[in-house]
Amino acid sequence: MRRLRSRPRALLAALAGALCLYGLGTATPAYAADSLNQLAQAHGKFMGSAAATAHFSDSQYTEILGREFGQITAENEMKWDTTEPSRGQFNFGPGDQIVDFAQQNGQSVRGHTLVWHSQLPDWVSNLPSSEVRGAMENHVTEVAGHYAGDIYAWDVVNEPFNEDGTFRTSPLYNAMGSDFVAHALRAAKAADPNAKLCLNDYNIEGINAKSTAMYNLVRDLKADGVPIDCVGIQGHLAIQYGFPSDLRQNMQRFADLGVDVAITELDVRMQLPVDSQKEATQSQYYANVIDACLAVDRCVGVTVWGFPDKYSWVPDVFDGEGSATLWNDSYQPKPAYNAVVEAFGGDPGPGPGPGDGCSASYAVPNEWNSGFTAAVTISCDGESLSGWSVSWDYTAGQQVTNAWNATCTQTSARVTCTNATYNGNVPDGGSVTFGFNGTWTGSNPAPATLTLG
Ligand code: 9MR
Repeated sequence: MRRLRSRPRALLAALAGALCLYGLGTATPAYAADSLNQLAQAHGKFMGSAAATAHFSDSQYTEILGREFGQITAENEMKWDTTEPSRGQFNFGPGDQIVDFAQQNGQSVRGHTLVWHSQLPDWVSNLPSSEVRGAMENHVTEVAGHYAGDIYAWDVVNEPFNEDGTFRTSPLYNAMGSDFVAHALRAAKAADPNAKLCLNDYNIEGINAKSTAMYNLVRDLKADGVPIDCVGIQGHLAIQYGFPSDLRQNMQRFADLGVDVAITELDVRMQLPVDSQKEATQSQYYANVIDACLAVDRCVGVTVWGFPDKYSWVPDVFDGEGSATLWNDSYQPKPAYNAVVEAFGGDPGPGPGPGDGCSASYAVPNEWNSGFTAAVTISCDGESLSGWSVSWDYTAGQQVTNAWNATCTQTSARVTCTNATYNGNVPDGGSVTFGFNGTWTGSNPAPATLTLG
């Protein structure tokens, strides 16, 4: 296992986790001086993210998307239901916005996706079988043709397999059998000869029936002279299911077939609520993925499936799970962000962005029927503070009753604590703790985010 940070902040976060009953260490790491993509580039890789035009009006989102990543993937804007909602009627507006954003920010674009059983418009499903191949090839030709020159790699076919390695039934498979993959790849090659052409799937991180089916398909396509350049391993991981420890070995076997590999949709979800232990495991998973990519020459990069947590697809699909991305709901980089920086050999430290070098963590060392004692620790690393305030929102009606070593006020759910006259200075490498008693009923979840001002 990789050792994560040995710095005071990490130690305090771990300590807070050890002490708390329901609490968490919401250590909010500083931004590294280099962007994630710059760190990846030092190894000849890229770091990318899914991008969604729905959030382009959110300036914090676009600022991080433009700054941290060197590659973006349209989260939904290039899928069949958007690009050809009715037969022969093409809509490239949303996808064009993704390409424009990338070009303005010097990013490459992964095209996602030309052929997929999901987000497939009804008109395709309703076609007579004899017309499906023509419709599919026309779709590929038009969409890949429209974006020719703008796309570094296409997920030509997404998610063709079932978990047991058999082909998934879909209107495409039903009409053409497994040949639909080769037909789609050939049409894509004709439409955009310079784009890399990939197959992409989930649950193919480790060596298993599904990844072996993908391996065999790529091997056979190559043997048949079908254009195939790359395999996308999505990387939707969950800490409760364990890390696929043979990820590197699996990527290497694809590389040995003569194709590039990439992690294309990385996120690491957990069962809520978040606690510092889960965040440490999540950080390790993110670091493990970076390590695996660094160890395989033909792993070209790692793409996360969006940020911040509030825009992640995870809570909509997995009940009670979340916190899967590198940034929390308030755009604070999470410990997993630090883990990625360190996995690339970077040093988290003061750099651009809202995190600066200080962070706050929350712990509940004592709790009884209707009351609790909490401790908040502010620690600095690479920065210092002269005067501070920490704010958070309670989600279960808790009330702060009395505080020490800080002045706390509460207005409905919102609590703000400011320093006492004697502890406003937090030196670089130092920390300050204040405490308070509070009341609770029902449950006493720790706040998801502490904002340090
Ligand atoms: O993140 C995407 C979400 O907004 C869409 O509602 C969903 C529709 O199926 O697709 C999500 O992205 C998926 C990607 O296209 C393919 N791999 C799995 C991703 C998460 O579901």
